[in-house]
Amino acid sequence: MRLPETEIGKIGNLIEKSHRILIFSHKSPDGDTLGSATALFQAFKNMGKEPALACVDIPPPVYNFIPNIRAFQQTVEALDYDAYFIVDSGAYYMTDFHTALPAVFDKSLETVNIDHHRSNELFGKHNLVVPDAPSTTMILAELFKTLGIPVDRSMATSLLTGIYTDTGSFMHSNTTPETYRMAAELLRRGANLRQISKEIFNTTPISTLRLWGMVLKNITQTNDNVTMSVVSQKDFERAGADPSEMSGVIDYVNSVPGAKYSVILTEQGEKVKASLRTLRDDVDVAQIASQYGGGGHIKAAGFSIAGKLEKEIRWKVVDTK
Ligand SMILES: [Mn+2]
Repeated sequence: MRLPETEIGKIGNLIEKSHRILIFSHKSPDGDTLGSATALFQAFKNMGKEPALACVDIPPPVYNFIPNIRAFQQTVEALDYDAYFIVDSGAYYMTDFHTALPAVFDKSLETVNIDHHRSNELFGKHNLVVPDAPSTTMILAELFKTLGIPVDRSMATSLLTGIYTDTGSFMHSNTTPETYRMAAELLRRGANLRQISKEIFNTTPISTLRLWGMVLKNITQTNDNVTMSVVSQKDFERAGADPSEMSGVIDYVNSVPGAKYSVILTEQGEKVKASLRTLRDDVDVAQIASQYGGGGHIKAAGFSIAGKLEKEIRWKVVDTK
C-alpha cells in the first residue's frame, strides 16, 4: 500500500491551516466509516482544532463503544468550516448530504475524499483513494504516520475497528501482512481489541438472530450456481429489526462450497438493495454490481434499484412504476 505523495503534502498543508473541520461518514454507517471519522476527529482535537462529525443516520448501537461516537450530528447548519473530510464513501451521494449541501461535492470547497473503493468518483478537491487498502482506517493510519500525527489510545481503537470490520476479522482476501503489522502497532498504542471483538462479533440482539433466521430460510441456488436470499419489508417488521442488522449475515450465505457468488436482496422502502460477495478468484462482483449502477470491491459489492420484491416461483425484482 503506497500513498500518493503530492496528495499527502496538500492534505497535510490543509490540515495545518484549518481550524474548524467537518468530517462526514457515509449513510447506513459501518465500522470503517465510523472508525475513520472518529479517528480524524480525535486527531484534530488533539491538535487543538475544532472538529465536528456528521452522518445522516444515527450510528447503530453496536458501535457505541467507538470513542467520540456520540459527537455525530445528523444535520449540518452551515458550510462555514475551513475544511471538509469525507471518509469511506465511493460516490458523492454516499453521505446523503448531496441534496442539502451540494457545494461539498462540486470541488468549490476545501474537501478531502479519503477512501478505498475502486469505483471512487474522485469528487473531492483532494482525493486520497487507495483501492488496495483493506479499509479506509488503514489509509488514515498510514496518513497519520506520514504526517507525524501521533495516534493515541482512542484513535487506535477507532482505526482498528475499521480494519476489523472491513477484513471480516482478518479473514477476507484483502488482509495482507501489512494489515497484521498495522493491527499490531495499533494494539501497541492501546487499541481496545477486547471491546471491539465483544461488541461487534460476539453480541447479537434477538431481533438480529430472528432476521438472520429468515435470510437463511429464504436461501435458494440458481441454475448458474449463485446463492441467493431475500429479505422483504415484512421480514424486517416480523423480526423487529432494521436494515443495519443485516451486516454479517452475508458471510453465512456466501459460504456454500463452489458457489460463483452470493447475493442478498433487501427491500427497503421503494428500493431493493443488493449485496454481493464472492470467495472465487475468477469472479469480480464489483463489475456485476456496476451493471446495475452500483460498485464496490472485487469480492464485496452492492447496488440499489427502484422496485419491490415479489414472490413467484423464484424471487425477482419488479418495477413499481
Ligand atoms: Mn470501508
